[in-house]
Amino acid sequence: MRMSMGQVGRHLLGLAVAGLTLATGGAAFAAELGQPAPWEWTLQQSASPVMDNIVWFHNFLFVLITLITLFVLALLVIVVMKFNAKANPVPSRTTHNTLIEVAWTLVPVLILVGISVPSFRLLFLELDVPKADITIKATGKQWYWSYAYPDNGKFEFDSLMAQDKQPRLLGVDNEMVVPVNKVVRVQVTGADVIHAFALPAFGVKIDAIPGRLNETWFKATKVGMFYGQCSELCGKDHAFMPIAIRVVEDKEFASWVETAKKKYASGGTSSYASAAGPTQ
Ligand SMILES: [Cu+2]
Repeated sequence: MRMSMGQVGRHLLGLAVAGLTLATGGAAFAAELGQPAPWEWTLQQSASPVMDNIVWFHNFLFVLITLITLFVLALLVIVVMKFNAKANPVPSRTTHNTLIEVAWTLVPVLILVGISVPSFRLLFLELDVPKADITIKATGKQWYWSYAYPDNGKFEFDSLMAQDKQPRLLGVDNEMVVPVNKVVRVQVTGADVIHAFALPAFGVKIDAIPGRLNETWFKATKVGMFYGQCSELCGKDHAFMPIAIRVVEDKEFASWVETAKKKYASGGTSSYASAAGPTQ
């Protein structure tokens, strides 16, 4: 079956629309709040202003590259159909066209500038830590995390993966607890090798490097459990040092702080640390 140029164009447009519908509509059923879902192929649901921006930027670029790819494909199809030896036995001897040459230089430049503006805006949003309501220090260790609360009584505790907890490989014994709608500054470092503190729903990913204090931030806009993982290959149990953050209302946070102060008064409390002794 042969199609006219117009038909080809309409088919390509239809494909693009179908693709975009899938990409945007798919998010509704595939993504889950705070944790990965089976067969998930979109980003996790956002729960912070930074992640909102990352999702927006992702969708913006996705539409842009789809349009560019379809445009180039359409040009290729036109050339193949219209300018093959059979359809066009006497080729044109044209070698220059100033207007087209200026356009195909200028248009990509404008597209790149259009990408760079929201890209830099996002970069600054991520790196420029706003005035923090609370600071937490997260230390990556082989193979668990320790969280210290210098602003709330200076207690520190270890957070280890709990075999018996759901979600599998993400549940921990002691979660990091933070208040909702508050700017949390996270200072990140490593005690032994390089780890990385990453939590998809908050749009956070930063290296935990021994001897260096890195800084990131998030403002959780939803109450609930949020999970992330160490994201720098750090040894044999790299896959088993999840990050679990429980976001709660202010009141609940205050009462948790009071309990935590007593519970973690002696410093690290993990069964791992007490059973195996210091690991460094
Ligand atoms: Cu690690």
